[in-house]
Amino acid sequence: MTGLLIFFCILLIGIVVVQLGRLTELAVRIRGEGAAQLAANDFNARFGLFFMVVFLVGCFLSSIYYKNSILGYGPHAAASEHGVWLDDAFHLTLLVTGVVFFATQIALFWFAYKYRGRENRVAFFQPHDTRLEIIWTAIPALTMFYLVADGLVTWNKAMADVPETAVIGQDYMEIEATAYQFAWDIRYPGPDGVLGAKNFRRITGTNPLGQEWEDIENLDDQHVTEIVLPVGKPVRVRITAKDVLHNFYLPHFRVKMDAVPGIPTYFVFTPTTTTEEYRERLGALDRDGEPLYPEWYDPYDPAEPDGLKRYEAFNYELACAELCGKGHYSMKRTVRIVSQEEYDDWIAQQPSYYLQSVRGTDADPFKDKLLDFEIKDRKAEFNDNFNKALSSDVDKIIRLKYVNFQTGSANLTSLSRYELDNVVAAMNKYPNLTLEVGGHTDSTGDAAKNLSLSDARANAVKDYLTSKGANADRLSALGYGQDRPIDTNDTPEGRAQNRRTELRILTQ
Ligand SMILES: [Cu+2]
Repeated sequence: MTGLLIFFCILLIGIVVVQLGRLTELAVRIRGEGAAQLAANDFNARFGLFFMVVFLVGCFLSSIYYKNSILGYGPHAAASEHGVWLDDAFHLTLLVTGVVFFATQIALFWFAYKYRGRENRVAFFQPHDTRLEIIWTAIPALTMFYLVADGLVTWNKAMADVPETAVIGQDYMEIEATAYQFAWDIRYPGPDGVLGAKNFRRITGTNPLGQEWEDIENLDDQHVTEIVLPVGKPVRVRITAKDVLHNFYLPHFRVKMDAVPGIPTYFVFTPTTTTEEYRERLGALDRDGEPLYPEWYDPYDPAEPDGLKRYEAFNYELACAELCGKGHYSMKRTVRIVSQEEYDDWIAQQPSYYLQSVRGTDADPFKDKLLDFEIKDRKAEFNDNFNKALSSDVDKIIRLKYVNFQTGSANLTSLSRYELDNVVAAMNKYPNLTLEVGGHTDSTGDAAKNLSLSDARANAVKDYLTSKGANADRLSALGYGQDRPIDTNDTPEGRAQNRRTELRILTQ
């Protein structure tokens, strides 16, 4: 409806202009050409002045009206260190070009008015004036030179990489953003602070970034769904794309960088304002206790007028600033800037992608090995159980939770050796220790067979321990078959509990 009204208004103005033109033609015929021309000159010159005033006042008022919605003004001061520099460069350019804009518009219309054609007025002919030429060439040239030079200095400062002497994880942190149609994969480096190596040939459904799992720096890397960063710490974002051109855009931080398939880019910035502080800024009150920016007090969800206000629900966002396809809009991600403590809590809860999705699968190059931290954890667990058994008066049994056999055979799995090495270490520590290795099975199948299998398994453990230097005289091996279950044999979990190897401390 509004559109239609505007259309008719424009149409009406068009008709008026055409009619005015016809009227002038008519006047020319009645009054004679010369007089009509002079009257038209007067009218055009005055109308020009009127237009200038309306136009300039309109420019001024609209910029005041929209000020608080524009990045860099009102509550939208930059939330990053370099953002302030860029905003300052913009403000300076706007000030200079704004003054020039107003001055030239006023001069243009004033000259058109003052020197309009009048009776007996003759044009003044000025062939050349070197002084004037120099002035109106030098002033714009110097101004432009200053703006460009200052802009370049600011640009180089804002776009600089981290200094060569900066230590990763200490002076700055590094994260990675990979764009694809239509989302971002965000990778954090994990406790080691270093992002692991990638190779696009390794990209599969379960390895979306093509991480090389042989590189141990990949093992603690985390894939996260939102970007959370500590305030005041420089962050270097590695930016890449998997399919088409995207753009990593954090408007509130004045961070913007193309994500190009095949050409890694980066951006270094330091967030200076937490999400909470930005919300307070949007919800600020004036001296009378009235909201400074009332539009931010509207309900965030119009369906819930009593719910959160807009400023309370505000979040920084990551957007794709490249029209990359139909689902482009859905590339929005939340960005949270928090205190260092809050960040530490959050990052500690983010699981390693490798441990969660790759460990133990066919893609895992360390399938037949324990990782250093697992060895440490399991050793601590074994020592704990061992010490409990040592000090116990009744239950001197240690269950070897990580000793396993291939199905139906007495062949130890390759991962069993870590636990057995812990046993050897304990025997070396306590020279008077003698142990019985007990084999147990579940109740599946023939009892006699189970008995001989458990016996073979107990002996396999004993053999391994002696091969690692344990004294055979301090070890005995005994199969108990299915006679001593510790759990039900009716469920798979229960049967798994019953298939076990135990140590019994005989003397210590
Ligand atoms: Cu995109």
